Amino acid sequence: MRRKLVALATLCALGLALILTRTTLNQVRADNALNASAPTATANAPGKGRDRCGTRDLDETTAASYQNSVNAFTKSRGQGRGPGTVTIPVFFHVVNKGAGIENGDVPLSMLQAQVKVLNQSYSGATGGANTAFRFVLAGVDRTTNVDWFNAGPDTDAEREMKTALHTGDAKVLNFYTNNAGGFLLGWATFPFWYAGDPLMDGVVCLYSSLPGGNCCDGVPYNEGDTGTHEVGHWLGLYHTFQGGCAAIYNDFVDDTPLERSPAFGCPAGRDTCPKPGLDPIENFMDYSNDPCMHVFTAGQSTRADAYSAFYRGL
Ligand SMILES: [Ca+2]
Ligand SMILES: [Ca+2]
Ligand SMILES: [Ca+2]
Ligand SMILES: [Zn+2]
Repeated sequence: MRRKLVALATLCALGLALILTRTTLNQVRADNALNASAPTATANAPGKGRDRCGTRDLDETTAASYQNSVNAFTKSRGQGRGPGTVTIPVFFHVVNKGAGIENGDVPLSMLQAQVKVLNQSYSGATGGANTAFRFVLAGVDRTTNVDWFNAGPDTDAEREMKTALHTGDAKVLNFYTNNAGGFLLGWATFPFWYAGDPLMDGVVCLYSSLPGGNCCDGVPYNEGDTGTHEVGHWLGLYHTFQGGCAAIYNDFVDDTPLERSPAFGCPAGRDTCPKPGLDPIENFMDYSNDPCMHVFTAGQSTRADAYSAFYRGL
């Protein structure tokens, strides 16, 4: 069984690497390779060989065209929305391989704790911007299905799982918990993908990344910030290292300094791009560990507000 899982994870990884020429995953693996020679490699690398995020990357031209559309929308719209003015219903789909937390059947208390973490993160209670967004637990369903439990991004199993379980419209956050392909902490879909493939909309997080979970071999990815990070994508945010040190194409947010590659662990003082500003390692959209990441910036708050209003009608 274990060998089968490893083979499956390898196949998924290979498939992704072949399909995508400029993937986030490749950047992560490159960074891991660099870390491997550093003395702190074990402390900084994701636990159990997991990559933090499998959200599909997009090319420069496509990202720029979305940005142009949102810029036009923002111009005609005027002022963005104030703190706490948008409440998002969260519908959890707990996908497990059997009974008990060790099989992914996480208890309601962990789902409630995850919603609490989202509210703290998005309200600035952990130190960042007080965004427009608040979250409320709207429903939970539970499914036992080994294939869906192990589903990774862009797989047939993901499509089957989401087609069967997805609920609501573009304004409802479908939050799946499963084994995240066996090699990830999570992945998400962007707001601008909703219209073309509504049933695939939502975030998927490793069940043990929820607050109090037993993820990941002692590396602290179990404070619920995988959820915070993936919901950031769902609202329209890119990784802080998107585009590397490129001045034009990056995360399209002015107050997050450029960053060449993802940060792991909590490398204080890291500065990988020559432009002013230290790497935003404390940002929820980087890859640092959960205790390290604790802020969204005002620019990210504005961007998430605009993208979610334009593409989700939130
Ligand atoms: Ca930036
Ligand atoms: Ca810099
Ligand atoms: Ca944190
Ligand atoms: Zn991500």
